[in-house]
Amino acid sequence: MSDWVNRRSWLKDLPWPASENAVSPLDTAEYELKAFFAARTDTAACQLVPDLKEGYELTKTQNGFLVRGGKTGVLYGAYALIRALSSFSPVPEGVQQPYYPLRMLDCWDNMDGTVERGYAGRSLWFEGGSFSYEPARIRQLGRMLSSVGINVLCLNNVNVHQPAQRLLDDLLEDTARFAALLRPFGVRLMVSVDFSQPLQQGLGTADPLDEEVQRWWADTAKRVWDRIPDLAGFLVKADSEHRPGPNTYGRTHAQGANMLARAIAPYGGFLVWRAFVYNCMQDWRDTKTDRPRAAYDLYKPLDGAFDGNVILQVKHGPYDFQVREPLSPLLLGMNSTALALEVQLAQEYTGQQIDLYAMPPMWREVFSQMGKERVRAVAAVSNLGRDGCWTGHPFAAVNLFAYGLFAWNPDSDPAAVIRQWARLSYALPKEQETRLSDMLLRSRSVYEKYTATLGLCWMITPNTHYGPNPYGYEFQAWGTYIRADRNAVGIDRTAQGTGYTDQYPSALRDLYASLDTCPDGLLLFFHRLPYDYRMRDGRTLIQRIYDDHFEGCAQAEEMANALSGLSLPAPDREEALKRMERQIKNAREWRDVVNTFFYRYTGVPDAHGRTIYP
Ligand code: GCW
Repeated sequence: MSDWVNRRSWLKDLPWPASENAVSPLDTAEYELKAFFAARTDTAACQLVPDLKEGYELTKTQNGFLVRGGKTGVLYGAYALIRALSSFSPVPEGVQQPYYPLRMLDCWDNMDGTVERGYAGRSLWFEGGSFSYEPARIRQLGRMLSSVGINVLCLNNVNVHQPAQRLLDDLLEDTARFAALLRPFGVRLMVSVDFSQPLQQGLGTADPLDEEVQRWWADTAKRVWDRIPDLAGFLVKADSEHRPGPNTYGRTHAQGANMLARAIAPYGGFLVWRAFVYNCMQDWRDTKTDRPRAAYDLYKPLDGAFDGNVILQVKHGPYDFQVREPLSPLLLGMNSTALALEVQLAQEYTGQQIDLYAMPPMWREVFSQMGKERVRAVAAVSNLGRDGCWTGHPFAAVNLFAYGLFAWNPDSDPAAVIRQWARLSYALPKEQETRLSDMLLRSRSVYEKYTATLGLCWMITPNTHYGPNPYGYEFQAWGTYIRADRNAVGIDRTAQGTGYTDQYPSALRDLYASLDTCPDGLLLFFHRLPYDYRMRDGRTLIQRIYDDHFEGCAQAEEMANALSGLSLPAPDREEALKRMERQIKNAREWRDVVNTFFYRYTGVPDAHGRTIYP
């Protein structure tokens, strides 16, 4: 058996594998409860209450608990009960309903077995151009997702490489079989489709207003939903980073999305259309074009033009999953369009599952700023792969766990979620559990200090996106500039500059546009400032840049110390220590490269005499 079978996860002490005979979430719930309570003196029973849908209610009975819940709610209730009892947390009272009806995991898996931006090994289900998996592991995956309330899994990369169309064609039976494996866990499949597919099938066009194209998609949808009636929908990346889209035919994104949406509407499918669209062929000499403006400029005029089953999926920030970005103004500005928030569990720009980076504090910020009522769905780019521990770094699992809990309840408390994960995953002595939880809770701010202080993102190595390279994206076509020179650094995005701040509702616009109120963490994202600019605490800007890099690196070293004292089980301990060594190396490299970069421009030495290389 592969080593993943016995790896501890937050589902430890639960039976494995989940029943092969379960066909519905209720079966799974009964199976899980029976196995969990077998080792206890109390008991639990399930009761289906269809009206509760995804919701559940846990009540105390004379000798245990009653889990009442809707079709999938009953399973979420069972998992919530098990989670509470195993972590010695209070059992939730009253009816619990998920905040967002669609809680999606987007997998960027390619059919050749690679995973785009994957840091946990190869695909869990594709290899050599078709499906290839251990059914037991896929059931375990379904269980893991369901245990934190994730209810949609998008099977393939949004960059749809051939032969992915086969998933809906000659491999449709295999896709249906895969969907059936996840069904008892209340997890529905979604598939990424290529907008130009009809063209590639020989139709001569993919124009959304062409009747033959429309018929082609309608036929495809019928064939697919006949076989997989609960398919959640299609996900589309169009006119983005060289992907085909409606612009080729002079059509708008509303026309493109609605055409697909109409093909799948008869079956209740959602058409999830990504809003990650910008000019990736920008001339770096052009200071007027500002990439963060792109999505709002494109989609705001289309607000209200999308069909009811279209969901516009928007990355949390206007750039691309950087360590810190302001909330995308689209999430605040589209009043008549259903939106999905997209986050990235895969740590593409945030340490690649080598450096520690626990995301709950980040999501707390994102969710609390969002006009939640406009956003109907959440999606996270998966951090999973075939690795023994599923997530490369064993601690990266905290991000999947926490994503599920935040998608269910966006008001969740980051510290509590992290601690619960730590407790469920490792039976550490109390003091060590606290040390681990604290380390994870601080990890984002540590990483931010040595890689992207004051909103200075994108100083990362191009393509691989790990390690420092302040000039890496500076003269490139991707629109990702910091524009450092010997006098100043940052970009003026106020009305006097690129005007990006005008895309926000007035309160936020004013907050960001004023140097008095702009948060330090976004200072150089919104403003261009001289190096001798006085920060609110009296330090100069250049000194603050140096300080953060020294501090971030020193704090990473402290984390290494704290980690080495934890009595984690094997092989997680060895794995975590090995990765920490690489993190320290990375942090030092960032500190020295970025400090040297700015020192060479300014000639200003560190006020505390620490080493900066000439
Ligand atoms: O962050 C960028 C990644 C691409 C990715 C793209 C996207 C799937 O570097 O690998 O492509 O975003 O989100 O579409």
